[in-house]
Amino acid sequence: MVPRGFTSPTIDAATAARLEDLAREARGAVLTMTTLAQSGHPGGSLSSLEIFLVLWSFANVDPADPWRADRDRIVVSHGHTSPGVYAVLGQTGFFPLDEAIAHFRQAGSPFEGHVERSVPGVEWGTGNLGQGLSAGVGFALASRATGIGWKTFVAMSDGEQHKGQVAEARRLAAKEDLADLTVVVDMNGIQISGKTSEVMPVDVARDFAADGWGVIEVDGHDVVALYEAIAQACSDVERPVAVVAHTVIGKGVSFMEGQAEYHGRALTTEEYVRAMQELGLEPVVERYRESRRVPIRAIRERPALRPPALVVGSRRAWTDFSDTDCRSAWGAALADLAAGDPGTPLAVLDCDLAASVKTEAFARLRPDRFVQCGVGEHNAATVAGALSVSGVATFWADFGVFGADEVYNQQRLNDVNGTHLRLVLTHCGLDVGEDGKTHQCLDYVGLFRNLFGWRVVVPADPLQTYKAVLALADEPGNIAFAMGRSKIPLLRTPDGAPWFGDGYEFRYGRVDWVREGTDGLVLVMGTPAGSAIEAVDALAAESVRISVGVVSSPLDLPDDLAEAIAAAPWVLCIEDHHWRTGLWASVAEMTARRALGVRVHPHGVTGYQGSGPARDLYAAAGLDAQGVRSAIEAIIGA
Ligand SMILES: Cc1ncc(C[n+]2csc(CCOP(=O)(O)OP(=O)(O)O)c2C)c(N)n1
Repeated sequence: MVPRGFTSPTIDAATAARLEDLAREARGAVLTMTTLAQSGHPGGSLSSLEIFLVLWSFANVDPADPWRADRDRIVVSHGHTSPGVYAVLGQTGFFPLDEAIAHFRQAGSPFEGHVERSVPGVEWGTGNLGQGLSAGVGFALASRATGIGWKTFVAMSDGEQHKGQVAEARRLAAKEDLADLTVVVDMNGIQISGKTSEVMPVDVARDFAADGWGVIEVDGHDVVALYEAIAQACSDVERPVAVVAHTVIGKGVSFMEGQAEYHGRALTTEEYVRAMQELGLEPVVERYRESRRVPIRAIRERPALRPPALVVGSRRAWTDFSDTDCRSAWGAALADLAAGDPGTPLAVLDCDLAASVKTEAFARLRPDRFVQCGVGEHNAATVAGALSVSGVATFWADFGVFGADEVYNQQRLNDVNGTHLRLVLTHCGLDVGEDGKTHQCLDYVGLFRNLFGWRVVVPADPLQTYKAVLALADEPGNIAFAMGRSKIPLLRTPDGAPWFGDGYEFRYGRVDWVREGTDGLVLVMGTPAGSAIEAVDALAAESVRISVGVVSSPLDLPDDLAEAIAAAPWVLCIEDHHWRTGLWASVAEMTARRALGVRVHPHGVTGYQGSGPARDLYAAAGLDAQGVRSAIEAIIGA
């Protein structure tokens, strides 16, 4: 009996023979499910089979308790090899294999075309190639941050080694000395368009070695050699190790071996029967056709895991925020969270912008929890996502263009994977100032509007920023805080008191009615709130009384806003954001869906601007008080 955990250096002959039998049967399961579904990726599934079998047979995982907190994390980065993953997970007892075979790629089934976290045993939904190693790095960092000390294994393909994110992840793993991380690369030499060496030559072993990894080359179909290589990798306490496993695509079926055609094509029934004969297995696809018509039996559901609770140290007074910028307020909130509870598993990621995005104070307080990812945002986004589903309160701060625009698909996959990330986007909008067009993140609300789970918070001044970050620090789900760069004054009541001062508590989804009037309704998001209030106060002095609602949660508008819109003669939306995809879009949607019958005027950014002080860019875009006043006057015909 070989114990789990790769503690034994090798496996005995009987164990090897059992694995070889299982591999042969798993090959049959792969072919049956793909032939039944008439889709899927049999070729790579067959080349990766021994890798999957060895990992799930000997890693410290428990099929009877798939989500045990101290389990080893196994990530399959080439998610299209799901038939191979399901075959092995079924064989090793994570769920009934028959269910996976019968309901592979069927609507309503968890056994999707690419692996998803809803399947017991799957740690990370993949299929967008090149992201799995980053997830593995996140899990390995989480193992350290939580102090639990599990091992992390990442199975990858050779085709995805082209991807730049893989290099980013390799380097971070080496820099962080993630010795508990082991990669196994399925080097079958084939991908969709043919030979990997011709599609895009990559020297995989050399690349890992060059970045400081240990490298072991092995025959990826020899279960004993594979086991020994992985055990050797696990015993290396100095550095992460990549096992480069040489394999054959389509392994085990003569006419599939080495053929790119079977990367993503299911066998015909005639081919299937031939293949099963070669494997010495009975063709059973007809039997499963019946089972496919019967509804799938429920499989166990992954229990929800909340992010850890955070405790705030002492809270600052509002006066601390009267002459600062929102990003400094976010940095203050983070430092207060860090000071509050030194024992909480926490991670703060940075991509070489700590001074600008105000995570420096945290880095000084908790250097052990500060992860410097360098200019590697794609990797950082996925690392942060994986950390956040592993019991670690995870924050990533970056400029808006890098934390949102640059990594949109990584954030989409974080959404798919149900992560709990706090993303802090600074330098958003024209308020980025002198950096110019390339740095103007004008679409953050629009981007996250497309993702089903993300929430966006756009605070209107530093005090609200501080309170919003503290209020939402340990909420489940993904939340992006978007803010500008400049110092901005606190919003004030007509009497001059700070609007978000003592007694104010941030609540997601609430609109702050900072001015009341019946002649019109101005809704404003973020930095231009001060301009809107100044313009409306000036008009009030001329007896034009306009309401101002400060909207900090543009993707979730409250019911009382609909009432205010319905009662208003007109609505004007002010935002330092692409005019079409931010606040105006949300308000227009609410107005249309509820048939509120009011004209909603946009007043946002209509094109990229040049470089210059933010106040000049605001003036040019009509986002200063004069510009807001002109927009109101254009509506009321003054
Ligand atoms: C980021 C990304 N680009 C493109 C694809 C489409 N695609 C799916 S598989 C594949 C190549 C597969 O090569 P490899 O991963 O080595 O798979 P194998 O043929 O060995 O199964 C591509 C380009 C993808 N899934 N993700």
